[in-house]
Amino acid sequence: MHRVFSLVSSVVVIAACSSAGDKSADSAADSSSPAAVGASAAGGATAGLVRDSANAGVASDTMRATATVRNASGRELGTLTLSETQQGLTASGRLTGLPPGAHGIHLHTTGQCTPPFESAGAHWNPTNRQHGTQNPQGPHFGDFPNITVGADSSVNVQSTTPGGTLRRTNALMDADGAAIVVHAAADDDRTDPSGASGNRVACGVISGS
Ligand SMILES: [Cu+2]
Repeated sequence: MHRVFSLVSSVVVIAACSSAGDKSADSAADSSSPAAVGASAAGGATAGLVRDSANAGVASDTMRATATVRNASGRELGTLTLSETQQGLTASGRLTGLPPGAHGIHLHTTGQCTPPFESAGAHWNPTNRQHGTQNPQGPHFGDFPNITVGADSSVNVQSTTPGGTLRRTNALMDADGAAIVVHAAADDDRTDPSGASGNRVACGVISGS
């Protein structure tokens, strides 16, 4: 019987690099990414799209938002879609249950609609102008043209305000969100700060994608 002595050579691996070059630890700062803004929908995928919106290659989800509009008693009047277009921000959709006649309608700066809707704050106005498209010092980015509600209490909204974006430069969708507000009276397009358009009769929080 032969004894075979195997010489086991232990290979000592010196893990010299285990702690070297750990500058990549800084990348743990990923968690500081603010991409979570309004990421109410499809989780990570949504966050990815939002991050991509910094580039111009924007997926359509980042170019759109919606607002379910309610009156002061909580009744749902319809849903408006906000789209970012070459011309600015466009609101479109159908509202019902409003008093017939002309009404001011604006983008307001805070995403809270607690009756009587003062919670929505002032008009969205990132460029610090005065109110009104007919005001030499105006307008606010949030100033839409009046809507005219028919005798059947409904109106098809198709309005554009020529400034700002949803989530990029002069973003409407900032940390405290935004809302779209319908007023009791017509907007005179001139009187600061809200065109003498009276009480706020309906409001919708602008949300997500
Ligand atoms: Cu307003």
